[in-house]
Amino acid sequence: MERRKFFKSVGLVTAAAYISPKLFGNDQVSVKASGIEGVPAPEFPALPFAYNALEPYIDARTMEIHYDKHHRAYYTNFLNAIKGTPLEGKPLSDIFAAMSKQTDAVRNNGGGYYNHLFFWNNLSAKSSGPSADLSAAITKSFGSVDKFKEAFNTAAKTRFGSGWAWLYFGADKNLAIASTPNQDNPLMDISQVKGTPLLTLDVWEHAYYLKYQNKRPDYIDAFWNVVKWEEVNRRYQAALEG
Ligand code: MN3
Repeated sequence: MERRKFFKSVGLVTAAAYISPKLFGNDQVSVKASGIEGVPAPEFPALPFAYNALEPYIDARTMEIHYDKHHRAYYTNFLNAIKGTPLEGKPLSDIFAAMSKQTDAVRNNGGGYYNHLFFWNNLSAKSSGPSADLSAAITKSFGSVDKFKEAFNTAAKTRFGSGWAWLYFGADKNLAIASTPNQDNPLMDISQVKGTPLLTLDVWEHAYYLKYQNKRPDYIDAFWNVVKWEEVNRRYQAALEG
């Protein structure tokens, strides 16, 4: 991607234009409809890093196809699915909270658009670690940060077929781990697990097959080298302040 275009689009992702107020999920989970939970961007949002930025953990070729083909198709198909309907101009958080009333096209493409945007935003070449507050919450819920990673890895490894692993903040104010099938996510009312997502990992084969082939566990292990903890910490703090 051209550098100028890259920076211009990154600006778009964080532009205040997408911030819209309010949102309540079906079981009292509240998520602020700002940032990526807000109204879909009018242009396909830029990847917040270069294709090769996460090498060797995620290879450039996979990143390029994943972002430019898979993610772009979800974005385009989602906008087409909501065009001219009452969903046009609505925040994603509102659409997800009433997903049981929508078509499969809205569910699959809306989820695919959002989940990938979320995923890119929780990846970075420079990985740090959980904040003191988040570490304490992780230890309370899972025993230790290492045990949390083990539980997350298990959720990611055992998702049969295609889907996503999540760390999320539940309505009970506790952290939890789960996986969702296909392009579902914990913001959707039709999801078996509901809450505010804090961290995710794409475990569809297209996310790792070129480099890891059938070795999904190796891809999952590599993921921890590129987790953007600053973003997980920020989302945790925002969820606490709810
Ligand atoms: Mn994917």
